[in-house]
Amino acid sequence: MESSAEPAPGAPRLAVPVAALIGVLAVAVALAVGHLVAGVVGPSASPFLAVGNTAIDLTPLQLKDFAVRTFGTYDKLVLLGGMALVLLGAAVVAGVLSRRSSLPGSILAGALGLLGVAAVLARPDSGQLSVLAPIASLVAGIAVFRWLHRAALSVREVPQEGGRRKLLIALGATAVGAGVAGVLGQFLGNRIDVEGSRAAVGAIKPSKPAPEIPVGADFSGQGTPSFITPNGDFYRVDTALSVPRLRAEDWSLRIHGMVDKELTLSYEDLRSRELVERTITMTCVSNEVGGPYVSTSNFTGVLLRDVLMEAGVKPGADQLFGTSSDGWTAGTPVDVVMEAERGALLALGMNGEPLPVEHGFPVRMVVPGLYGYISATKWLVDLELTTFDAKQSYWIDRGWGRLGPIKPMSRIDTPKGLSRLTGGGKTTVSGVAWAQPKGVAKVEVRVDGGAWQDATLSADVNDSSWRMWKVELDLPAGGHQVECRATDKSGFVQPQARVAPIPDGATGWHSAFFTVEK
Ligand SMILES: Nc1nc2c(c(=O)[nH]1)N[C@H]1C(S)=C(S)[C@@H](COP(=O)(O)O)O[C@H]1N2
Ligand SMILES: [Mo]
Repeated sequence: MESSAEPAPGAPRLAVPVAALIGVLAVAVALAVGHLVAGVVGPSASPFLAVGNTAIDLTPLQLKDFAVRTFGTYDKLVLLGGMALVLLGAAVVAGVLSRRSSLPGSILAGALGLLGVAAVLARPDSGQLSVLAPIASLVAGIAVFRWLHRAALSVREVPQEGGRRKLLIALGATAVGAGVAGVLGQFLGNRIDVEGSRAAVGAIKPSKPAPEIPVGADFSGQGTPSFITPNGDFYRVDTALSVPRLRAEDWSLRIHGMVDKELTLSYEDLRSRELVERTITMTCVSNEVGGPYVSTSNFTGVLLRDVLMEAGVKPGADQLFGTSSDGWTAGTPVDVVMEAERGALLALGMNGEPLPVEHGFPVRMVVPGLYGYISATKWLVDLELTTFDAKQSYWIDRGWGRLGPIKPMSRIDTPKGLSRLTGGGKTTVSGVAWAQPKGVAKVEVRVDGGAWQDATLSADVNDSSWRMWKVELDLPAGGHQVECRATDKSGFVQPQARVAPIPDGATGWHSAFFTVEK
C-alpha cells in the first residue's frame, strides 16, 4: 500500500511499474493489432510502418543526408528502432500518468492512434480498406489499456484471494496475444509469394547478350571490386521500409499521358519482346566522394525507346514520369531516354536472374549515365509522358536537381585510408573510376601533392560502365597522401572543388592517407 504521508486522494493508485507496464502492453497490442489487420488489407496500412514511411517522406534533407551518411543501408533499421524507443517512452508516460484514472493514458493512446490513422491515409499506395488497420489499432489500444487498468485497480481496491495472480495472468496473456497478432500480421503481409513468382519466371535469357567481360576488366587481386557486382552485393538505396511485393503474373505497366496511343504491358508482353543485355554501372547521387553507392550489373530488358516510339511521344513532352507501386516517383528527361545510343532499359533481369525483389522485381528502369534518383524507378507500375513544369518527382520536391547526369568520379580502394603498410616501399594503389555515358579515358594519381602520373587502366568494357585503375609506387618510409582524378573521353577532368551530394552529385578528388613502414 502507498505510504500514508501521501495527500489522501481518496482513491487507490497503481504502483509505478504496474502503471508503466500497462501502458507498454496497451501500445504493444495496438501496434500488433494494426499490423495484423494490415496483413489482411495491405502491408502499407500497418500504422507503425506507415508512420515510419511518412517520417521518411517528411524528414528534412539535411537530416536524411546525415542518416544515410551515418547509418548507410541501416538507416531504416535505425529509424524503426528510434520510433520503437519513442513509442516505448510515450507508453511509459501514458501509463504513469494514469495511476489513478485511465483517462490521461486513454487520451494519449487516442492521440497516437490518430497519428497512425493520418499516416496511413497519407500513404500513396494504401487501398480504401487500409484505414481499418489504424482504427483497429486505436480501438484495441484504448480498450486493452482500460481493461488492464480496471483489473489492476480492482486488485488495489479489494485485495482478494488470488487477485494478484489473476492480474499477472491478464498481463501475461496480453503480452502473448500481442506477440501472436504481430507475428500473424507479418505472416499474412508476406503471403504474396513474390519469391515463388521469381522462381517461376526462371532465368532471364537475352536474345542479344552483352559482350563477354574480358579478363583484365578488373584488378580484383589488387584490391579493386569485381567488374560485375554480384546481385547480393549491389548497393541498395530506396525509401521503402517494407520492400514492395509484386508478383510478375499480377504486374502491369501503364504508359500514358502525352502519347498517341496509351499502352498497358504485362510481364509476358515485355518478356516476349526482344530482350537485350547491357553492362551498366549505376550510381547514387547521394554518394560521397569515395563512397560505396556504385555497382555494375548485366541488366537485361526491353529498350525503353522502342516502347515509347510505339506509344508515340507527343511533341512538348519533356518528362518521363515513373511511379513505383509504393508511390515513389522519378522524372527522367525524355530526350535522354529517346537517344538511340543511350540504351535506356525497362529491365527485367540482373546477371541472368529476374531482378532481386529489393532491386525492383518484376520491372525497373535503368538509364545509363543518369543518377538513380531521376531514372531508376524500381517496382515500376506507371509511366506518364508529361512536362517538367506540370509535375515534380519525389527528390525534386525535396530540393534535389531536376537533371541528374552522373559526374565523372574516381575512388581509391587500396590502400585503405589511415592504414599502415609494412614490407618495403613498393605499394600498389588501386581503385575504380566512372564517367558514364562518356566513358573513362584516363585516371591520374599524385603523391603528396607532387606531379600527376597516369594510372594503368583495366580493359575498356563500354562507356556506360566503370573502369579499374592501379599504380605501383615506390615510397619512402613515412606518412603519405595519394589523390586520384579521372578524365572522361570528351577530355573533361574531374574537378577538384569539393561539393556536397546535394543537389546534383558530389565532386572533388578522393584522397587516402597512409603510412609506409620499412
Ligand atoms: N521505387 C523506388 N525506386 C527507386 C528508389 C526508391 O526510393 N524507390 N531509389 C532510387 C535511387 S536514389 C537509386 S540510386 C536507385 C538505386 O537502385 P538499387 O537499390 O537497385 O541500387 O534506385 C532508384 N529507384
Ligand atoms: Mo540514389
